[in-house]
Amino acid sequence: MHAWPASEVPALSGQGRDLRIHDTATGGLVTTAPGPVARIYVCGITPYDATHIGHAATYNAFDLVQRVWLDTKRQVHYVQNVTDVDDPLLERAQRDGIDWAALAEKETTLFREDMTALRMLPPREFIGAVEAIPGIVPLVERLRDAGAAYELEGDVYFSVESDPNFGKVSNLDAAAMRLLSAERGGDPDRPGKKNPLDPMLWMAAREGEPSWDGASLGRGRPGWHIECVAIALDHLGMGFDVQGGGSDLAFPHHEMGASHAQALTGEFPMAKAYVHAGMVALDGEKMSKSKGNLVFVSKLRRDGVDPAAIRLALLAHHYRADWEWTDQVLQDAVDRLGRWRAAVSRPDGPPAEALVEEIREALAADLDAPGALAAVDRWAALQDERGGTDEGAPGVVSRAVDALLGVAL
Ligand code: 5CA
Ligand code: ZN
Repeated sequence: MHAWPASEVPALSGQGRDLRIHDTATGGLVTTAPGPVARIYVCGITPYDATHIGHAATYNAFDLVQRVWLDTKRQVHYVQNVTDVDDPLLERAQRDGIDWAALAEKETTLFREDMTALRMLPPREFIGAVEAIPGIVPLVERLRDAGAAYELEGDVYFSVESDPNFGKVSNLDAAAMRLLSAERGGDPDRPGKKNPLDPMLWMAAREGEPSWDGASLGRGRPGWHIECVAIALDHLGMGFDVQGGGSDLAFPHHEMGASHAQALTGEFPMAKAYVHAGMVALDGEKMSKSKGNLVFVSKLRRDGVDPAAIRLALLAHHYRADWEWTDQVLQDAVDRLGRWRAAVSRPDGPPAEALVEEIREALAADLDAPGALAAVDRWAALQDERGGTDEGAPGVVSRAVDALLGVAL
């Protein structure tokens, strides 16, 4: 698939900071130490509905990761998938009486537009599950031939017991895993499985559902976790720097992905850091397509909300926090954008070098975007109250806010 157009990232003078970020697997902060090319895989959308603020918040977090790396003069190799065939997508298409592929295409197009409007950096490879199938099939065959997978009534399951490191990404106990497996696409109650948690690698063709040639696996479609593993290993290889997603992906998705990769390569972990963003709620409940309590980015844009204000609303919350979207959150962001734009519209102002360092330091410390915003707020307030004589300072601030926070003033 094609991604979306990149907005330019201004180069800043001075030295960027190495990113310290929370890793779910080890439960603490790790300093990312990428080579000259940092490698990141961020789990993409399941395109059966429009991009909501929760998605946007999660993608915002991983956009910041990249901006911190870019500021250290590294390149970034960013890969994102699109789960363009899966149960919820097929169910929604069925419910609405439309073709599943057309639904996926329409929502993916809208996602690209939303990401462009929000100035999210595009992935170098943006890969659909369907286009990844030729690469997935041989991996499932290898897992089966290695004894890490087994067949059940034509479907192929991964055996979690084949992985000595199973559980080391999410660090949950068995009861919690079982509960989450049932909630998040697993089938722990299906009779005949070796372990209730075993996830499907390949689902044999079902009546009325799309299916693809699976060579020795027979016709069918891929399981969810192997999709991301196949795409990540194909484009990034083992031991990439960050795998990212919302906190609801830690288990089972990222746990199972690490297990599949371990069984395929003998190595753990697939990603050096497993990074998870908090959940955005609306009216007291997690925003989710299945519940329908959603605020869409595209709807806000249609209503005339400046995408830069949406972005500032996301940045006002620490990426690891669970938070609630309200009208006030948006209003605060609109007001802040107004203050910042007024502050940078003058030719001179208070010195800006220290501010750039503060933004850098805040983001490098586990992406403290609220801390970065507070620093810009202080500079804007000073500009408003007393002004300053540093020529070009407002330009320095605009460029830093653009490069590090993705907000065009
Ligand atoms: N296609 C899979 C990943 S391979 C998937 O989870 N798709 S999704 O459309 O359901 O979610 C896309 C991303 O948005 C995931 O990282 C998910 O964790 C995140 N996400 C979903 N809902 C929220 C929410 N309410 N708040 C924050 N992030 C969310
Ligand atoms: Zn994924």
